[in-house]
Amino acid sequence: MKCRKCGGSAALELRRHNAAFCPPHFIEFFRKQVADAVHRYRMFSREEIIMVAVSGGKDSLALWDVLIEDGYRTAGLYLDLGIFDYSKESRAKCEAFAAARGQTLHVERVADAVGAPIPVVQQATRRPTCSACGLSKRYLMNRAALEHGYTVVATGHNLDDEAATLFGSVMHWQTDALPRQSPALPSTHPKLVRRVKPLYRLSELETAAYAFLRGIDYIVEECPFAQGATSIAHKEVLNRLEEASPGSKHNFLFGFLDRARPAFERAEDVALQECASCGQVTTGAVCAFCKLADLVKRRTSGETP
Ligand code: Q46
Ligand code: ZN
Ligand code: ZN
Repeated sequence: MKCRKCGGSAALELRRHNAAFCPPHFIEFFRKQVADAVHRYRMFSREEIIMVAVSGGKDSLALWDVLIEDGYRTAGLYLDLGIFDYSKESRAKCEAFAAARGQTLHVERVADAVGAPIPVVQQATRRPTCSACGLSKRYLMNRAALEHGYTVVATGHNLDDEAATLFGSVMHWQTDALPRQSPALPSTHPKLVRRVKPLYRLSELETAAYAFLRGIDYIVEECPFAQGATSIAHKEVLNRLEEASPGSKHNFLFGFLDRARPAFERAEDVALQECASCGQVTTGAVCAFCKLADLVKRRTSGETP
């Protein structure tokens, strides 16, 4: 295998692009894909400071690395979910990454906001762990960005993540989730920051290769609650399709974004208001996060079920 750019010995073959690259040209390819994503969706400008939500895993740290190397102004946000050793180790990876590059890292503890770490929230509410966790993460990302004055939050979601989410939404015909599936969600209220996914054009394998070639020290273990999550089953199905026909995931996601997504956009905007309890944006009187925190408080203090 030869590098498409220089003819040197290739380290990585990208079947869906029908290409192979040597390490330096793969890094160039990877950064160009991010630059294309940022440009195509006008994700952020060079004047803004981008808050990068980092988990300690390969995707979010690779994203942070690309943005720093490209000269963007950034700060990290680590959400400490309180998930046993996984959270301790992933926090240490993020702190080391930020310190080595002289970057600010904000840390928010879910337990401080919800009243208990994620495993206790799960036991107290008997909700699927990832649903309470996902809700808390989205809420805290937005709140932290607002509190620190950032206008945009970037997350490390890659092509595999996005294709699996789309697959799940289509499987269950969650038509209200479909218009929200986008590499860039604009701010629709002064208290909602923009959310962007600059890695949506890159596969999980590619982010792993980038992190490896750049010598990024990331946490390899997955969150213990990820096992058995339906998103993993969806990823497996898509991986089998990809194996049989390279480019399937890419075509599925990009075809949706280019051709199908506009059909699901709602004509009228949902009315947004401020939560009576915390002041964050919600569609009801009290936001889902405050309801969750209230339930956790009642259940963990032994009050009414
Ligand atoms: S951290 Fe949270 Fe994920 Fe763990 S509990 Fe589920 S949602 S799997 S990305
Ligand atoms: Zn090359
Ligand atoms: Zn609230």
